[in-house]
Amino acid sequence: MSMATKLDVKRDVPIPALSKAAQLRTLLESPDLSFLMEAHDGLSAKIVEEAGFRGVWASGLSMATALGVRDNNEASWTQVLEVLEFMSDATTVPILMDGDTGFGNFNNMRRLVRKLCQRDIAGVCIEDKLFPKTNSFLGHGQPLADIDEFCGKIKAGKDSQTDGDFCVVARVEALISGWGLDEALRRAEAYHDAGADAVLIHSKIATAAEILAFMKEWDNRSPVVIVPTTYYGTPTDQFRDAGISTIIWANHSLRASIKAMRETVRAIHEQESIAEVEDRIASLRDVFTLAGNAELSEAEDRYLPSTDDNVRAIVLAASRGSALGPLTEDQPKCMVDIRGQPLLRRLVSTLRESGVRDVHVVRGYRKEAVDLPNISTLDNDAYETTGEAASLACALDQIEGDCVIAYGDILFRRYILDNLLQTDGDIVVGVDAMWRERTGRTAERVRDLVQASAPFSPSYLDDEPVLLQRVAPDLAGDDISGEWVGLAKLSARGSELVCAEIASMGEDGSLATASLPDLFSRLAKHDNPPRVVYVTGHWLDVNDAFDLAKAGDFT
Ligand code: SPV
Ligand code: MG
Repeated sequence: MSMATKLDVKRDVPIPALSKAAQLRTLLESPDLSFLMEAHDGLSAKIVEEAGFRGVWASGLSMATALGVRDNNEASWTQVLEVLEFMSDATTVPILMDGDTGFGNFNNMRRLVRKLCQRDIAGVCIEDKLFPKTNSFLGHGQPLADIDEFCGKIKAGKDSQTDGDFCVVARVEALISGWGLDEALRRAEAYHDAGADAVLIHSKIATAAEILAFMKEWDNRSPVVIVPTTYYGTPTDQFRDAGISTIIWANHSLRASIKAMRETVRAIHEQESIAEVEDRIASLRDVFTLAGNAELSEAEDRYLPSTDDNVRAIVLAASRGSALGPLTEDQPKCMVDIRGQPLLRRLVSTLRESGVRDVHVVRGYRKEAVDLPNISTLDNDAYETTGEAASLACALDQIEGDCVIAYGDILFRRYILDNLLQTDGDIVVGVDAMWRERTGRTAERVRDLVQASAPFSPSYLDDEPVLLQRVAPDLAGDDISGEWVGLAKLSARGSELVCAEIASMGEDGSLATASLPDLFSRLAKHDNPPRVVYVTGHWLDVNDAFDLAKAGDFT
């Protein structure tokens, strides 16, 4: 039998990267100066990692302040744990938690450490003060913990960690509390002997004198962590030269965000407008990027059921919608708010739910306002003088393969699109047979009336396809079979037919002013006319304030 050594083993599985706790241990123990940057929630933790920091300081002061409470253990330890869980999930770099005094005695410390390990928090820093603690920069000479009691807490923490690399950092408050260097050294020594992986020596004077004096005496017996909040003027190289292991920049994300938020909010309040601040704040796209929406989109492609991965949609959203008055002064009607979301965003979500993820939106009026994730945009810059067919022609290059054409001002239940996608036919249009049921729907007021080869019948058997004959505003009486819902599905052949018809409209001069009903009426004259799929309600379009109110209730 051959004696395989570790090096001989052929691995199929990649060696896992260092755990977060091992990463923190490396930062603390490496001879190079390391840095931990403060964060107080998932977002700030992401920003810290994005900037290149290799570790996060989960500051008690900052988390408390962000929660709207004081740094006096007013947030319970489980509330802090919740925040940490979001931070940990949002990042791949290690987090050192500011554990204050351990939230009680040795027993509370044991439970804290077990829970931190479960949440993949890399280490905890506890300070030798009394529960409930007060921030070190407040008051004078805060009472310190009994050394032996604090050493017991450190041991309890070390004995409870379920990850071998988890780090317990012991924070010495003797200098802050005015007990002097000797007491600081005595405590640091005791905590080191009790098993602390590093000591944090804290000082609140304006120079690094106390810290540098400590370093000289300490003589590198364990890694030393510092928090130069008050002695910020000291050049970082002095800390490097003194043999400091790790610097914590303890509260600067929080303080930066307070200033930025305050300035922006005040400006908006004073100006009663957001126009002036727009360019000074993060873009929505930035927000979505930080939130990781791109990953979600990819995951949707992997996991959501889809009828056909290659179906794309052309959404026509060039018109203003002037009947909506001031609501469409600065944005087209596709962007009006429906229960907190732009109409178009709701439409795009429904398309995506049906597996149509490649969405191309033709913009026109106030095109810059059409800015949503997960869409591509095309522009009809002549929107004021042209009609829908011309807008569709702007997307000509995208009309290929399986394709959906949709008005940009409609909302519909997903099953309607699913039905169209599942119906055989090169061009399939959705037609509402119950169009009269919608308040305000009379033949005189509806533009997209449909004449079909057969009326809707509830007992209709699916053997004889219903074919489109005309879409027009001037139909009357029995000629009206329903109202087009603004949705059509094209097969690859259907896309070719539509492109050919657009080309022929371009040649005969009718394209510029034609509507989509005009286009579909022309297609209906072909040997192979579009097929009709009847629906009975469950959709709406938004033309005026009344429709908008209805849209608010649409689910
Ligand atoms: C914190 O960031 O909460 C700290 C560091 O404990 S300090 O505020 O300097 O005490
Ligand atoms: Mg703190």
